[in-house]
Amino acid sequence: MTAENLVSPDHIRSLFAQAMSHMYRTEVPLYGDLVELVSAINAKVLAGDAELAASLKRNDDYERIDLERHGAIRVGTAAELAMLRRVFAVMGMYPVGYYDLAVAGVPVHSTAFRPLEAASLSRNPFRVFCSLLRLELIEDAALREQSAAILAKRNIFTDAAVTLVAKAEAQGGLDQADAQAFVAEALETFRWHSDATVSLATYQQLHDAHRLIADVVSFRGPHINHLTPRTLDIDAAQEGMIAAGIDAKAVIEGPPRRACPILLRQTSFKALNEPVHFVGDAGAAGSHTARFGEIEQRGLALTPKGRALYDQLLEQARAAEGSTGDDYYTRLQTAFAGFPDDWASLRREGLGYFRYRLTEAGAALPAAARQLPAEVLIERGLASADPIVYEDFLPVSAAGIFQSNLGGAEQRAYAEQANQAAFEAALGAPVGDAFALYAGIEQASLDALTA
Ligand code: OOG
Ligand code: NI
Repeated sequence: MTAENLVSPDHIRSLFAQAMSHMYRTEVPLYGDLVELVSAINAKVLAGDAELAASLKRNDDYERIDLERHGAIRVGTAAELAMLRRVFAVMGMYPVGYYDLAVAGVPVHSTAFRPLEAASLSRNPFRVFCSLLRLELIEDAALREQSAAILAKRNIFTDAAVTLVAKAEAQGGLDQADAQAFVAEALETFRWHSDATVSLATYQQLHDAHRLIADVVSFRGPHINHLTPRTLDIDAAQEGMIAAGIDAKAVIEGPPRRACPILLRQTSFKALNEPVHFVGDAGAAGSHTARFGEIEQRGLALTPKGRALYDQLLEQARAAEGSTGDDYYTRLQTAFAGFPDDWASLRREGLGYFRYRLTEAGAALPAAARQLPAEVLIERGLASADPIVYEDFLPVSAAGIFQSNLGGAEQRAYAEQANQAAFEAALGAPVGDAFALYAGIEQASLDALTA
């Protein structure tokens, strides 16, 4: 096998994202409705906002909008997480960021598998938010051991998937036929199983400890629990869901509506109650609530300085009553009055990352005439700066999404500390630093201005 036969990991990721979307549409038809709602809204926004359309085109983000998705899964053991890392690597997806959800009462910690390079992101930015259950947070020792024993017995990967991962690692990639086989095999890991591996009594015990523990431990695999299309107007999407009679989450997570969107705003429809057959008693019938749909709007990736300001203002808005109450959006708007809302200020104050590019006039000049600071080039119409899209997640928002699908009642926090070292040991690799990735994309674009 020669290197020419190998297809790019970006291509495999695109195939996989497509296959996953197709599978989830079949499994959860309401997700298909969301995708249609979002694509109608996106077409309308782009038709009415030529400046946004032009900026997306300059950044190679235009084509990806309607393809764009993220998904989420939850696994139970270090071995599962480590193998997933290898599976995702075949698709050019690598772990970035560490998210501690225990502080928000969810007994998991997480990372996001996603492409790293600007070119790969514009090919297909598909990402998967992946959580690892923290068994040590189960208080009841007997239940903790029983959960570990149940998880130790399952194998969430098909043999063929494991073989193809090893083949990709040995060859440095897969050819088209293997890539297609790999996608079909990998998909099996994410499939929904309506037959549980435990009895109804065990399920209930796990559920009493935490609904999420039951979700991870009781099934044959880490079913994809939601897929999320990207919208260009989440307020319209939220209204659209409500108008269509979809049981939408009460509030949109993240920053308030702004002229210049930052980071990530998210909403979802509540998880569906689905029939499940449990082991024993002639397949005791019951149900489980896990799978939902989500919509997100992505904005400017913030620098550490911008992120610190975001965290501070969000905390300020939530301080008194959390993210509930009729006046929550008002509190949020008031708090975020302190966050500049025009691209030039965001850029000049170093709050966000931008992709710089020479304009036609700039490109016509010899390099010697372009040896000027980027801001001067912009002032003279020789360069443009477009916001770099945030590709990651937000822990407070993620906790809100988890909570709204856990019945919303559970608000206690686990006392246990965040433990990135333990997560990375389970993963078998360190997680990437998102800030460094954005800074690298920005710097490469700055270097090109004067080269
Ligand atoms: C993941 C929830 C987090 C997001 O978009 O922040 C998430 C889960 O429920 O497993 O997907
Ligand atoms: Ni999500």
